[in-house]
Amino acid sequence: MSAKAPLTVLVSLALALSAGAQTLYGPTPYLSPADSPFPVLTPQWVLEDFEDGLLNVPGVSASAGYVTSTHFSGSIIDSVDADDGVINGACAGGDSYFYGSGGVGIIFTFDAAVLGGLPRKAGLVWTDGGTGTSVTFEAFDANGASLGQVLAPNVGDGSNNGTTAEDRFFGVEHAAGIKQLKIRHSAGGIEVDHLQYERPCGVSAASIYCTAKTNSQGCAPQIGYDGCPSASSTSAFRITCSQVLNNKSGLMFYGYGQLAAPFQGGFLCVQPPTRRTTIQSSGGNAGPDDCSGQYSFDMRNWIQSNQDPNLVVGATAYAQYWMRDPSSASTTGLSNGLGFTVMP
Ligand SMILES: [Ca+2]
Ligand SMILES: [Ca+2]
Ligand SMILES: [Ca+2]
Ligand SMILES: [Ca+2]
Repeated sequence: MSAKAPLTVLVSLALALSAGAQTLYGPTPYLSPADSPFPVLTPQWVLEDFEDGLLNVPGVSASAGYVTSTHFSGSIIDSVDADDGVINGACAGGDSYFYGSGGVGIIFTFDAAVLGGLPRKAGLVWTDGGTGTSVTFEAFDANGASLGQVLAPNVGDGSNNGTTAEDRFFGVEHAAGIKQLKIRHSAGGIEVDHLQYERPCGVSAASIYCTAKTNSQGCAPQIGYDGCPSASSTSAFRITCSQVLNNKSGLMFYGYGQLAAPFQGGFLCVQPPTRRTTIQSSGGNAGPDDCSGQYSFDMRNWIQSNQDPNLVVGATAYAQYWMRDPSSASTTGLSNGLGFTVMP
C-alpha cells in the first residue's frame, strides 16, 4: 500500500462483492508528481508527461487520440501545471494527450510482452473537458474484467485555456496486474496527462512454488512478497510469510536453485548451498499457539548493501522460510518457495 490513503473511492456494487483485491484512487487535485499517491519519480516508475510531443514510454498504447501539440497550440493545451517548471494555475507551452470524443474516451492498454508482465499500480490525470463535465475512470485486469470505476462529478471549469485547479488524478492498484485504464467524460473533447505506472518486475520476476509444511496448528505457512526485487528501487522488496505460529523464531533463507526435496517432514524448496538472513520473531497473538504470526524481510536492503556478491542484476534466487514449531515431530516448520530475479 502507498503511504497516502485513497480519498473518494466509488466502487460499483458488483465489484464490492467480488474479491476486492484492488484499490482505486481519486479523484484528487493534481498539479505535480508530488500529488500522486505513487512514487512516480523513482526508478521503478514510468511517467509519461508528453513534454517531448510523443506517447513513447514503453509498453503502452492508446485506443484513440493524439498528443495535443500535434493538432493544437497555445494556451488551449491543458498540461499538468508543473510541466512548465512552476506551479501557477497554468502550464504555458506544456503538452498533453487529447481525443475529440470524450464520451467514447481513451483506453490506455499495457503490453505484458513488452513490459515483462502487467503493472500492479497505474494512474493518469484528467486535465480538460467541457463545462461541468463529469469524468469516469475505469481499470481492467488481464482478462478484461473491470476493477471498478471512479467518478468525478462536475469538474470541468468552463475554460479550455490551461487552467489547472480542475485537474484530477485517478489511479488503481491490483496485485494480479492491470491491463487497461479507461478515461471518459460527459461533455466535450477529453484531455489527459501524466500517465504513470510501476514497472511490472514483481509480477514477471517473482513466482511462488513448492509446498509448505502444514504446522502443528494445521496452517500452511505462506510465502509472499511486496514490492520489486530491484537493485535501484528506493522502496522495499519484502519477502513475507503468513500463517505462522505466533511468537516463534524463524528466518528466510535463499539460494540459486529450485528444489522440492523431502526435508524435516516437509519440503526443502531451495537447492543448497543456501544462505540465511536475519532471525526474526513471528509476533502475533500473546496467547496459546495459533497462526497469527508472520515474518517480513526487506530483501532490497540485502541486495543493495552487497551482502551477497552473487545477488546482482539478472540473478534468479529462490527463498523459503524456516521456523520453530515445538509441537511438530521435527520441531520445525517450512513455508513454500518464492523465486525472483533481481531487476535493474
Ligand atoms: Ca504535460
Ligand atoms: Ca505551471
Ligand atoms: Ca485543466
Ligand atoms: Ca478546463
